[in-house]
Amino acid sequence: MESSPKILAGKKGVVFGVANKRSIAWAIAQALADAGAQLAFTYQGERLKENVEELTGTFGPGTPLYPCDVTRDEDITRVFDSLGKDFGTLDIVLHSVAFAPKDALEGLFINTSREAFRVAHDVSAYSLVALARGAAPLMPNGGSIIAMSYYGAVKVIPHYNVMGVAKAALEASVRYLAYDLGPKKIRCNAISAGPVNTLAARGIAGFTSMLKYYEEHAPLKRNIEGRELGDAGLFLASDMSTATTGQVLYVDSGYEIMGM
Ligand code: 0WE
Repeated sequence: MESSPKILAGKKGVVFGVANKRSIAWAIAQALADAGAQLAFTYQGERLKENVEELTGTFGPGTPLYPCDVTRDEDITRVFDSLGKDFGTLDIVLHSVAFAPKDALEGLFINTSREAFRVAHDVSAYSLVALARGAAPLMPNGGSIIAMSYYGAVKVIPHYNVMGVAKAALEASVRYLAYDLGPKKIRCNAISAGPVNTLAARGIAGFTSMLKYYEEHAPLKRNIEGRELGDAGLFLASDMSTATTGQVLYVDSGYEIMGM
């Protein structure tokens, strides 16, 4: 039996934001790799190096892995220089990076410090702009840039606080990047995921009751699976979505459509 070529065969991508096997970045990376994409990865800090090395090693010993703190311009420059040498060109960038100081995700938004506001926006929103600028010269054939968002960008989710404001900036950045990069056939979209139990969600007060709330109130009456984020990533990364840019695609069991 002849098998049809895989949907991402010949495409090359880089994934920012794998911390461990529960990371959304890892779920999407697996879907992209299964579809035939050749992937490179970055990790944030020595603390995560071994863990990420072990995961990416499953794609073969030749899988590029670079350190990258997205708040450092020189790190980002070095990553795309390395990608130019290792891959030549690039088709896909996955941005799955966010951070706000823990105390800013507790209590009231009104108490957000200037520094927590700055850090949240630097790590979670500005970094997408910096990555897009680094990636574009490596995308002469066009490409797909994908960011991860959350409904707290649009409506108030208690305690999401400054992350909601940063995700609003991220979603607006997706639109402005889509406009700037459109003439180069580079698309930029976001996936707005329902809550997922990752390292980033661990320790967030009330997270378990949040999962339960989705089960009770979302149209599909359940939470989402990593595989479903992978499939949405696959759509946005592939030539299935060549007329879609600047969008936020909800993968949230339908929660976003509800008024009550
Ligand atoms: O975007 C997120 C979480 C991102 C995140 C998580 C942490 C935890 C550890 C950013 N910064 C930090 N800083 C830390 O120190 N989500 C969509 C998951 C999330 O986080 C929430 C949520 C949901 C959902 C926080 C409060 C309320 C709901």
